[in-house]
Amino acid sequence: MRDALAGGLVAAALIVAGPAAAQDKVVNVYNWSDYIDESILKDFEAETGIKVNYDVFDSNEILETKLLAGSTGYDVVVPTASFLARQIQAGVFSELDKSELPNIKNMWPVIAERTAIYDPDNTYSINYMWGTTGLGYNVDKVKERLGEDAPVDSWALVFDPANAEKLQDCGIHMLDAPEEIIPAALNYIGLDPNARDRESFEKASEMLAKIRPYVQKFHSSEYINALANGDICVAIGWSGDVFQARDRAAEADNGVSVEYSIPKEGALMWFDQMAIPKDAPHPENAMAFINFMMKPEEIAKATNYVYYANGNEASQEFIEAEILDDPQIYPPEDVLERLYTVEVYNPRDQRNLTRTWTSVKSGI
Ligand code: N2P
Repeated sequence: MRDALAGGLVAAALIVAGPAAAQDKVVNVYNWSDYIDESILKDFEAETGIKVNYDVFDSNEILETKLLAGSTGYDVVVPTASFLARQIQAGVFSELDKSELPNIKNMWPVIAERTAIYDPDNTYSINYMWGTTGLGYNVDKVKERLGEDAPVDSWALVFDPANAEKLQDCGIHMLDAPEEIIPAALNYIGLDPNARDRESFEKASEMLAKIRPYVQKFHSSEYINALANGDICVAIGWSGDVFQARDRAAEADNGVSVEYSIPKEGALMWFDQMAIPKDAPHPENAMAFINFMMKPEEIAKATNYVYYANGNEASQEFIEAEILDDPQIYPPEDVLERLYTVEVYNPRDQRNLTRTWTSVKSGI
């Protein structure tokens, strides 16, 4: 009885002190899968004494559904900027007090300027990584089926039904990411990747319907191992993921050679942003985590491991030269010119997009 009473008092004291009580030495992080070197989390725990609970997702839609429902229990989440913009409007994030983030001085103005298009003044978010959506392919298997001149530098590799048909037996995977694949389809057929009208969506959908029979799977993380193991020929995927597949194949020494290409017709450049949900249980620890992730050596470690470029300029001296100098990871001006970004979809356009995507996937 006495203990129960004492317990009750302790609980009451905790409630008064609020959820951010310093004694809760925990931070709940929800990030993309295959997106970190876990030794970074150990470094953070050692430096701050705050334990990291790290959960992963592979789709913005999954994260968004949770954020809009609220009470996620997460302290730090990492949506893509085009989704984040809509989520900011829905009021799900806390403003970041920049005076509590001294490491912000390390950030790269070039990237901060671009992310500010989605999050004015970067009020709610800090860039984690950025990259492109392009083609991952098995060099030998593609050549076997399409010859030495296989168009690996073009979306035609997958979007031309004649090619897709020839690649079918060894497998094509595609991201399950409508806000990325539909713009790629629009761009390929010569329309504005940011078109939102029904007619444009229908045209994209008609093009995708022609290759749909040859797509083995729509999935946003399995392709890494599938490429690495030589189980598939091509994946429309994210830059760093494809490089990780290349790495895994090399480590397994299995003779599989994987490459990534940014198609010549253009490709999407996206930005993944760290943000703190308004109802985060440990907002102070979230700030400590974000500040830590802006340490040049730590974020460089992430880039060296996941092969994505980051938005931290001071980290560049710690990034391996083969990554920093790789035009597919840190694109120079001429490659940047081929990249497009997507503007925020309003809820109505997003519904139309989702409908279009569902019909593409189900093959109706
Ligand atoms: C990491 C994928 C992150 C890129 N596996 C998606 N924005």
